[in-house]
Amino acid sequence: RHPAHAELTATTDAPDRLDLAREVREGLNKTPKRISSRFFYDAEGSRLFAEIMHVPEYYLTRSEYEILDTHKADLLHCFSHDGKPFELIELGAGDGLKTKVLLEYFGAQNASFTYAPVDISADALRELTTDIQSQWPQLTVNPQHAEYLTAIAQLSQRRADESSRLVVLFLGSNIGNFAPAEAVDFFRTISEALRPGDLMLTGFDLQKHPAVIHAAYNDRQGLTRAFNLNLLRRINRELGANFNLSAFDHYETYSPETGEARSYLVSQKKQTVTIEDLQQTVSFEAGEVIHTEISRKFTRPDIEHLARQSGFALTKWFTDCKHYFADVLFRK
Ligand code: AVI
Repeated sequence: RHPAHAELTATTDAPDRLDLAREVREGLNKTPKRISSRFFYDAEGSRLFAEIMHVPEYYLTRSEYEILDTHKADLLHCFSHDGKPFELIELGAGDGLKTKVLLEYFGAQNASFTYAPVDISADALRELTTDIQSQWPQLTVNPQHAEYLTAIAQLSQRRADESSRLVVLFLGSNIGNFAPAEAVDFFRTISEALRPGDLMLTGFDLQKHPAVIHAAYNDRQGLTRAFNLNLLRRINRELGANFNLSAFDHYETYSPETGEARSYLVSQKKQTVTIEDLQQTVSFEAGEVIHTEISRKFTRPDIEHLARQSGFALTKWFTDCKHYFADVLFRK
């Protein structure tokens, strides 16, 4: 049963659902219609994304895995420069697949560090923490169930060890899902919370042959399509809407001029959808789109510019053998 509209403000409501209600109410009134990809990640969306990371066309995860595996010794050298202990803070850890390569190696080298995964999904965080603690019982794990920026502010305020260095990990090209101005604000806020010498390692998907990028968001198994359409399923469930999923299609564009891959949901016919909890009906023309995601691809000058604008110095550039992806170390 879907609660009535008035109940949306009840304190028992998960903030996620309130956010979604606001996003849908405003976004479907815009031209073109839009709903942010932040809302992709319900349980089913997170599961689908975990599968996408393994499809042959989605090169991002494999490229970054290769980088971290190849350069783990160099990374440890940078993180624990002059033998200082460090606190690894991972924003949006997911299933930790890539990070585990680092934890494994750092542990084997007896590095002195702690690990603080940050996620807004309590379930994902609990699972990851249990998993990591069972694999590395000696490692201190401080999970933070919070928005990224809240966690950064808290961690920088109450540093366990005054002499330790903070190392923020932001992998997977999650930064590509931010609008360009938001990305600068995000990095600037982090850089302001850090102290000189602290580090941030970010994964950036790089510009390359447009066909390679286009294929990554149009996999043959149709997982990306299911991932995009799942947003409508979520709105049906959480806001009492009646989107007919078979009347919408997945469509992706990549523009080598802007470096933006964009995902859309396309209405396959003229139709009206009712969103009960918002007491709203929404009309679609045949072929009309809802813009759902930007996945930005970067050039090295883009990344250098981002570092400069946000108060960081770019100190190291790690890439895979195909130069598809880069993990870039910024220093405060
Ligand atoms: C999470 N993020 C970096 C993914 C991306 O590539 O933009 C999400 C995704 N969207 C479609 N496929 C994967």
